Amino acid sequence: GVFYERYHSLEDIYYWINKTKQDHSDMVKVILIGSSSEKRPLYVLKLSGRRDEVKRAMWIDCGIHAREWISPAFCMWFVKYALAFYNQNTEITEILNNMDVYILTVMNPDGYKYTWTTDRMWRKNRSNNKDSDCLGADLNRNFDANWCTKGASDNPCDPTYCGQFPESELETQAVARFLRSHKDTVKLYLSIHSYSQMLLFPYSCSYDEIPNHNELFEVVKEASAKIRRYYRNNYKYGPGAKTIYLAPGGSDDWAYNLGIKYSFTFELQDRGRYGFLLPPSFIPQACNEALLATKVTALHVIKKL
Ligand code: 0X9
Ligand code: ZN
Repeated sequence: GVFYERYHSLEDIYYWINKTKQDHSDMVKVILIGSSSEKRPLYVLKLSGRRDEVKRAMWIDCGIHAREWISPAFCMWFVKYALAFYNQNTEITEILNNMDVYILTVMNPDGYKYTWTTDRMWRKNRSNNKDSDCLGADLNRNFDANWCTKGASDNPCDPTYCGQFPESELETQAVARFLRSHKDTVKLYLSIHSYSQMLLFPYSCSYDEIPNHNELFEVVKEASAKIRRYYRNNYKYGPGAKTIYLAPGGSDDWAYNLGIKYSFTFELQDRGRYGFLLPPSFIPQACNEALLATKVTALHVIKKL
């Protein structure tokens, strides 16, 4: 419906989480995994299908970076699609019957709120920094993966500030703790960003090639080819450091090192015409492209389990 073709305020999103749980209590649970520096709750939606065997899980986070509004819009789009088409569409049915899906719709609620009220181009969270009047750390530089080496900044006033130490930020801690405690079941990690249209996998924190490079390369290559075929749009793909840039401390590299061997960052539309200010009329196609890539990666993991 038209609801999913708009961007939503943080208040709307909290309301939507609660409503989704109430309307689909058979398939949806809400888990509080922590809170932000400004004390906003971090809720994860857990979607599950048929619950007979012991199931694996996948994780999707959106809204690490505040200004990337298409990202939370995708998490909402995915949830709507999964609930509407479970037992209708064979692929989403297969996915939900084999994996629980954990969805963190807005990992950085304080930053997201700030982009709605004050500064549309804000990227970081809104935590206080020691010995500086500048606020915020880049949550995608704050994970423990070659933390704060080349590609991150140690200056609290910079948009890629790595934070005081690895996992110094409450939002990072909440996600890292949750994934550490679910690392035996979570087989696929997806982090949704914008913009630049890329399907990335580790490493971004170094130029080292991961052991299953070829396998992940083939997966994103297939996803990119499908997006081109179905939506006539081009997505680059490859390891982060070589494909976009060296950027340490990211969630995907950290999750990979934790043992989640299928770990990806998707950079959604566009390629710079509108950038972070992607008009709402682009939401359906941008989200359908990412949904297609999500299905390709999830079905690959299921095939491999
Ligand atoms: O720089 C980033 O964090 C991501 N690009 S963005 O424009 N959305 O900020 C890319 C993340 C790739 N993965 C890692 N750097 N680990
Ligand atoms: Zn981002």
